[in-house]
Amino acid sequence: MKPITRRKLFLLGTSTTILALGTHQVIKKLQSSNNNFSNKSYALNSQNIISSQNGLLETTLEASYQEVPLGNQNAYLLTYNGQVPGPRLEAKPGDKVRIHFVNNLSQSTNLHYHGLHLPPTGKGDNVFLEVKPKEKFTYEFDIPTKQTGGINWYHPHLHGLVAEQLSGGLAGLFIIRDQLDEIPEIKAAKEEFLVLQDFFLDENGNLLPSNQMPLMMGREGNVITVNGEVNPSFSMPENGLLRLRIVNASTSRFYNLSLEDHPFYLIANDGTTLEQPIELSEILLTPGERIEVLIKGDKNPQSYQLVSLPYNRGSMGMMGRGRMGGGMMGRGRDNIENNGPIPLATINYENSVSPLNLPTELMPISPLPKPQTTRQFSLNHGMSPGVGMAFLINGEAYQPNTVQTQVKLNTVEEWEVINTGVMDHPFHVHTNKFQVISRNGVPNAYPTWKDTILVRRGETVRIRIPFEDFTGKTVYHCHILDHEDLGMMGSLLINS
Ligand SMILES: [Cu+2]
Repeated sequence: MKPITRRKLFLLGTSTTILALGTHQVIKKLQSSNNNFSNKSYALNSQNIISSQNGLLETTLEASYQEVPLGNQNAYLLTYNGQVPGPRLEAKPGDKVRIHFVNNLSQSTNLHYHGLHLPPTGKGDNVFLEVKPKEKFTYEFDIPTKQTGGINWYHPHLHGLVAEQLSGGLAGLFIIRDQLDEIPEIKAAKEEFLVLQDFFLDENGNLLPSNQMPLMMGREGNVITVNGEVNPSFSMPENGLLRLRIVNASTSRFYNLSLEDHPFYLIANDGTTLEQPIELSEILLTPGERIEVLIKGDKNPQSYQLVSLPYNRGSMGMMGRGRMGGGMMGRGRDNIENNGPIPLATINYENSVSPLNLPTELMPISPLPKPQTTRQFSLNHGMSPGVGMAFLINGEAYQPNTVQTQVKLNTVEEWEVINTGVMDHPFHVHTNKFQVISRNGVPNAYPTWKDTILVRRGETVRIRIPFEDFTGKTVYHCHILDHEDLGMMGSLLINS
């Protein structure tokens, strides 16, 4: 990892200026379409956490359009309970969950519980549900006893509106606590959560409409926030350990994470713990993915910058630059330059503690048995009848009333996910996690469970997936959510 000078970072920090587009009519239109704007104020718990009590997590979650503080300005965003990110939910394996969801948006929406092993039907993790404006729906499910501790998150998942609603701010953490939190070194570490989001805003804090963005590439915002703040500070206990628990809740932006002068010790991937910590100088976190890292406070006690390093996720050539879907698109192009480090957060050394070592053993991972079936999923884009330019899996764009893949409960399958396109695609499967077997034929360096895996252009990734506990229709899709909305999703029917 190359050292990053403070001066360079400062310059980069000031280059993230907001493009003034002067498109008043478009903004007015957006405001009038969000006519449910409310000035309701919410009683904010200072820590913004809702935890289960006596085995029950019960809460109201209201989606609404609100004015909220965002970084150094106010912005008009889509919120859960008036907050961006939404409240952090916390439960334990075996807990009951009852979420009284209220839709006060001007569009239909719903909730997906990314990373939780839940029924994909009924009042569970049902992405086929539509909660219309002004309607309420009570989600009710049990966290399985086999759900392991880790970072999960909730966000809207109504096909066609996912990217728009997520990029408006709708996302929140759903943390499961268990034995992972009891490993002595991890228990002693200082815990911080980082929700990474980006927003495409005008100079007054209004969301810019999607017809200004290169949707084929996947929209990226001009304001990057961590927990709703721009470059917030976190304290690091000198000699101690800092446990950063990070989710990429952006619609399309990849974060190539690096901390000045410090390696990361990766302890968990998505919602699942690794067997041992793995030392890494950079970690690429694609949309939907989560990581947990430990950082050793063993350097000079000063401030260090957490940054996102440049990463090229491919391009659509001319198409990504505004030839598709309207001439305005090119003007709203990503104006956070991707050719240098982007500051995300500052880590400040603080009070010294007695020295803490890294844990050596975390959680065992049993390899899955040999698969009964092997399938291929090829990711690309192209023309689709009746849709136009679309993102495709095995040559097909998502169609709501057909089932693309059928599997049998209590079987294990191996899926070969092949990217034959020109852009990277993070592939996410709902309901059941998978183990990563190989990338381009090279076995994965360490055993790991995941629910979202990056398949770079030209790559083939093999994953092994057990279908357990729940039958019914669920989905798999690209987690660049504009690609998902533009067809890169398939439905998966799990039969008994
Ligand atoms: Cu994609």
